[in-house]
Amino acid sequence: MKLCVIGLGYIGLPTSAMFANAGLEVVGVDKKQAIVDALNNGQVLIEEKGLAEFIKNVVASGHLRATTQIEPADAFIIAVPTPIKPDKGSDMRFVKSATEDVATVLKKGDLVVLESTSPVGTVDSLMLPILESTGLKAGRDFALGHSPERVIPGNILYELVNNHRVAGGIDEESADRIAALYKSFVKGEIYKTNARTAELCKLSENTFRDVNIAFANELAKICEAENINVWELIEICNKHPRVNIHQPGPGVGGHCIAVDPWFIVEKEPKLAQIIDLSRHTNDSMPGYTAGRIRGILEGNGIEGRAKVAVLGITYKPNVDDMRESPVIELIEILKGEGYEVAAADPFVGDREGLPSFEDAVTGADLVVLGVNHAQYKELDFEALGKLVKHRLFFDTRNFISREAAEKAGFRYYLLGKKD
Ligand code: SAJ
Repeated sequence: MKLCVIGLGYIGLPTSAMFANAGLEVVGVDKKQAIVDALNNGQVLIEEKGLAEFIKNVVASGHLRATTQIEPADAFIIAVPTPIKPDKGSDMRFVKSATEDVATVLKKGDLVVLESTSPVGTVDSLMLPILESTGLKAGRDFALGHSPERVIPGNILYELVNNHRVAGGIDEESADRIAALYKSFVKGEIYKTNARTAELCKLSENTFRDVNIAFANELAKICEAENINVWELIEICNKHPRVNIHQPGPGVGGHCIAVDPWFIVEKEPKLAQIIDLSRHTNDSMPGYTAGRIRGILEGNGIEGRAKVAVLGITYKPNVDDMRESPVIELIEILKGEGYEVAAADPFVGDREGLPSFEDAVTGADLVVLGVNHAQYKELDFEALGKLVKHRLFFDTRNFISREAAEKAGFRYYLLGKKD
């Protein structure tokens, strides 16, 4: 069986390799020549645990190659980006053009699967008419549906195989064929349903997390007002067998959780009220965190153009992905308020031309932990104390040992607990 995977990004690339590893003939299609060339040389341009080695072996096996031009195949998987526009509307350009590409080679008996996270109705209202413009009829001549990826960056290879999966078809046969395709490497259960349910299923999973984090962030604000430590509060609440409150922080980033809820709001603006409010709550956190920073500096008598050192700028710990990172927004807000900001990050520092850790913290009036990268767990506060101007530390993730900081003479501040 020949499979064409369109889009060789964080999802399309490892997915292609999984199918190739399972013995299918896989052709990866990407418009970017550099990605295609790298893959054909057995290399990857993205950082993901275990991916480079896996790709090298799979390409060497001869089952996976890449090209910039779509080719006829038995099955097509579309794994292209579905970003949001500045007005929070979905930008479906890439799904549209990938579907148009598939239409140029579509033939009787083929299967077309959308993997990209998409608004409800994308399969039946956007893709189906384009594919049927070939004269072929969906259901009768070709199978069509949605099987969204649900893997977490940082653990993609494990989750691709072991997570449960949803196979949503425009009809039962389409769902059966999608399930059979993924069964070639998926060890989790594959749940068959219709395409619209599969679309909302993916959006609901990420929205559940966004709403839960918004609740945690709201609790953080309430706890600061009520002189309670939100982290202790959540830890104790979560001992209840039916409670699972997520963690507060300086905001929600990434290309999924900070984006997908808007796809529901866009389609059902009057109905999606909690979802909309949660997005706004999470988006308020960089500004709220900046307010805490201002308060800490002023509370310590530091006025004017203070230097703030920020540790970690990626959207979450231990990845090199900066998309929608709330820490970057926090930095922009601080700069806009006239502060001198120096940021360091062990994952993207070199690539982004950031100063070293030492340069960033030297002369700082306040050090802020932005991202809980593993490297920061055992910070040497004695050494840090010698470099900074004022021994002030603000932990936005409840990650650093207050005891270690205070032992070295630092004043330790925590988001979600007002000192
Ligand atoms: N965050 C919090 N508090 C928490 C958890 C996360 O503030 O308790 C923040 C993180 O710091 C980060 C953001 O949320 O900025 C998102 O991180 P994440 O680890 O929750 O999720 P993603 O975006 O890396 O991956 C999510 C996953 N979805 C779910 O867990 C429901 C993943 O399974 C999806 O495949 C992925 O989105 C996607 O591609 O849609």
